[in-house]
Amino acid sequence: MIWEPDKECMDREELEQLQIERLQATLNRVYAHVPFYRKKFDSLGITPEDVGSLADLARLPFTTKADLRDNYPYGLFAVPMREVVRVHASSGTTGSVTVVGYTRNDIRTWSNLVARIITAGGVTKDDVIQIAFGYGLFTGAFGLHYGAERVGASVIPASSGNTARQIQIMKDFKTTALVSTPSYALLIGETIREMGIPVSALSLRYGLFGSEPWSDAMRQEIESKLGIVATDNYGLSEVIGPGISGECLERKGLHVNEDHFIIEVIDPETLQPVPPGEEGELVLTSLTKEAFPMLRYRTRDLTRLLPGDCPCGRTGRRMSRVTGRTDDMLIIKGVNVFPSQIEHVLFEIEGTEPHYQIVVERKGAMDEATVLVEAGESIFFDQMRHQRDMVEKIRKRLAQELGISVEVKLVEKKTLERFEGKARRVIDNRKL
Ligand code: DLL
Repeated sequence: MIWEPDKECMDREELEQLQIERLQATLNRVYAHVPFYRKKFDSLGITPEDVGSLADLARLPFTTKADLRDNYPYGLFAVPMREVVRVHASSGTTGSVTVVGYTRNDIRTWSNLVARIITAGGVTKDDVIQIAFGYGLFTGAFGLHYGAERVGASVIPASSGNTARQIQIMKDFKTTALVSTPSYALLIGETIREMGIPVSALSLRYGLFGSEPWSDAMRQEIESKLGIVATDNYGLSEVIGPGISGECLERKGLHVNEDHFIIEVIDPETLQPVPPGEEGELVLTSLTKEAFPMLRYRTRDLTRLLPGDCPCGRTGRRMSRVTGRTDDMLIIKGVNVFPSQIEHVLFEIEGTEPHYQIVVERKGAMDEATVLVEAGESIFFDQMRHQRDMVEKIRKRLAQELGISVEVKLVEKKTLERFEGKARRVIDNRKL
C-alpha cells in the first residue's frame, strides 16, 4: 500500500517543477522573516529571484549546526511564537542542544510524511503500534505517534525503558508493530528470550527502526529474535525529525520524500557534489516547512544515492543506510574508523554477541583502541585456549577491515551497557 500515490509516485519532471516552486516560496519566506538568512544572502549578493532553477541551489550557502547554536533558541524561526504549536530539541549528543519549532500546518505535513513511511514499512490501520521511543523533546516518539495516528493504527505510547513492562504490554495488548531504536529492539528481543516467552506468544509482525546507524546483520538478528520484518527510517530534528526517508518492504534503500526535501550528497572537504552513487555527506533543504525552514543543512550523515527504480512504484530517490556521521568518525593512528565497520566484522564472527564498545586512549603520542566484545556463553566458559583463538580471530578480521591493529577484549555476556534510546558505542578518553 502507498499512502499518497499521487505524491510518492510522481514522475521526475513533475516533481522537479514542484520542487522549484516550493524552493522559491521557501527562499522568499526566509529572506523576509529570518535576518540570519537575509544577511547571508545579502553578503553573497543573492536574492530569492536569482534562484530560477534547481541547479541554482548550489549558489546558496550551507547551514550548519554552529549556525543553529549561534541562533539559539528561536533565532531561525520564520514565524512569530504565537504561530508555533510545538517545540522540540535535538538530542545534543555532539554538543549543545538546538531548538526547532512547528506551526499547526507543519505538524500536519510532518504527520503525513511519517504516515508515508509507516505505510511503506507495512503498517496499516489494522495494526497496533507500540512506540518505544522516549517521549519528550526528542522528535522520534511524537513524530512516529502522530504519523501512526494519521494512518489510523492503534497507538500505544509506551515510551522507552522498563523493558519487562514493554514486553508485558506487547503480549497483553497484542502489539503488531514495534517502533524504537534498533539497539533497543535488540535488547527487547534478548529480554523476551530470557523471560522464556516464545515469539509465537506475541503478535508482532513489523518493526520500524531508526534514529541511529545499524547494519543489515543487526537487522537479521532483530528479525529473528522478534519474528518480524524490520525497516529502517531516517530523519533529524533540525530538518523535521523522522519522516525524511524510509524503506519500503523491498528494503532496497530509503525513499526520500523529495516533494518536501531536496537532497544533495557532497564531499565534506571540497563541499562539491560527489559523483552519482558515491558516498558523501547528506545535505537537506526543506521545501514546505513554515516555522523552521532549513536551507542546505549539512547533516554530517554519510550516505549515497542508489541507482535504478524500486519495484514498489515509489519514485522518490533512495538513499543507502546512513553508515555513520562525519563527526562519529574516529581517527585512530591517523586512520579513519567508523563504529559501523567494527559492527560489521563482529556480526560475521560466530560466538560473539552483537554488543560492543570501542575505547580509545592515548598512551604517550600513540592512540590505542580496544574493542570490548561480549562473548556468547559457550565461548566464555570454554577453555582459555578457545577464548584466545577467538580474540585472535577478531583481531585479524578487524585489522583487515580497518587497516590498523586494535586490541580486543572478550567480556562476559551482559556486561556492556544496554541502551533504551540511542546506543553509545565509543568511549574516547583521549583529551584531543
Ligand atoms: O533521531 C529523528 C528520528 C527519530 C529518525 C526516529 C528516525 C526515527 P535526532 O535526535 O535529531 O533525530 O538525531 C538525528 O540521528 O543526524 C543521524 O546521525 C542519526 N539517525 C537518525 N536516523 C538514522 C538512521 C532523530 N535510520 C541523527 N540510520 C541523524 C542512521 C540515523 N542514523
